[in-house]
Amino acid sequence: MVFTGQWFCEKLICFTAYRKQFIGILILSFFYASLPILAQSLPTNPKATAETKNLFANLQRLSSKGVLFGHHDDLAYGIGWKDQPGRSDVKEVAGEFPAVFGWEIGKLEFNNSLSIDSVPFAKMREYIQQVYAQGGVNTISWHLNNPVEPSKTSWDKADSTVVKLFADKKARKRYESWLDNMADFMKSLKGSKGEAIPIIFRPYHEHTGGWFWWGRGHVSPPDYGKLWRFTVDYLRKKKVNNLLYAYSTDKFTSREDYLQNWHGDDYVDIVGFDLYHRPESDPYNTFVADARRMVETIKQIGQEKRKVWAFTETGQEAVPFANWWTGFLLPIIQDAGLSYVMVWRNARLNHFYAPYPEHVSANNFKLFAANPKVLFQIKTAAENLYAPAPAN
Ligand code: BMA
Repeated sequence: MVFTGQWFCEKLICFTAYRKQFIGILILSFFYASLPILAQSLPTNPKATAETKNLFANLQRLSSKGVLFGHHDDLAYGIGWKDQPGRSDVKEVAGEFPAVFGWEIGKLEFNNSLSIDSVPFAKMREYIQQVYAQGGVNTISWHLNNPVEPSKTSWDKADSTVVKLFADKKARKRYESWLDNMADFMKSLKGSKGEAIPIIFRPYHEHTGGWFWWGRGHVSPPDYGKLWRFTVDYLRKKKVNNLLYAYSTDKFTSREDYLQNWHGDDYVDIVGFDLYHRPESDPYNTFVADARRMVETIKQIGQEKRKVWAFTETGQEAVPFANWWTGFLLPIIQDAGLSYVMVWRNARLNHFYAPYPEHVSANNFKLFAANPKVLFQIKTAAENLYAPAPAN
């Protein structure tokens, strides 16, 4: 081909004649090229760190492959041991660590060195770093005392605490100083390259129940929302950009009931609920059906609002049912797009939720862990949750 002046003129005329079509094609190409990005939901904090955004996108992606299994305080202690590096009751039974690890920062508000459950905060920081380094997920709850009357615990059902908190400057300042301690701790969680470790933060949980000062009957829905938004805004202002916020109720009866304390789509990243199996107070044996119904509700809300959904706390205390894992938990969590399920802590012989080697449900737990749709540490780590999510 000879590129003569005439050739260029012809092409120019052709471009001019079809200009609109060319521009149209160009716009369409940009649109299709950006589809994978548009399809990927983002966490609510626009300033979330890259790893936090990646975790959110990967949790969404992974939920079609399986459910991550979690255990609270897994590395800190178990039945018959405490603070022994490398130990984990879950690992000793299933052969590998869980994928999700819960931690509890009650008493951090007073700058105590030990948590409400006697885990040194310095150790907790190390456990969190270990989990992150091994590709797992950390989630934190906070059984904080009452900021208006600080000697009262979470379980002191002091009415109207939130109203008093915002009416009393001294109480508000106190609460802000508690948030400062919390922010410092969250910001001190660093990976090997100095990056902030993403945390699923689950404050003011089980609010459909009435046992905490922030629970139903002790705070109005608008005040609950005010407290939540104030907390999130304050932490954002303090540049805490490594948190995904989980809204986690206790039992609820309907979608409306679940959303009663909802305080804006821009303040929640994960929707979840806590529900325990208490056969002694469940004569009609409705645990599985109740939990499954609740999972369906949060799934619907999660899909609509483009959130992650999770079964944030569960378990049967001391797990007396030998087939609890495949007979009760599995039917609840399978094929529901849940991101994770977490059982509570192995505190002592009458208060534990994961098996230990000689436990009656240990064999059943191994079966549960072998299910291809239940993800423990190894499969989870292979998914690189903190790297950019691969486009579908
Ligand atoms: C409860 C129990 C308590 C613990 C509290 C906060 O469910 O396990 O023993 O202090 O959680 O972690």
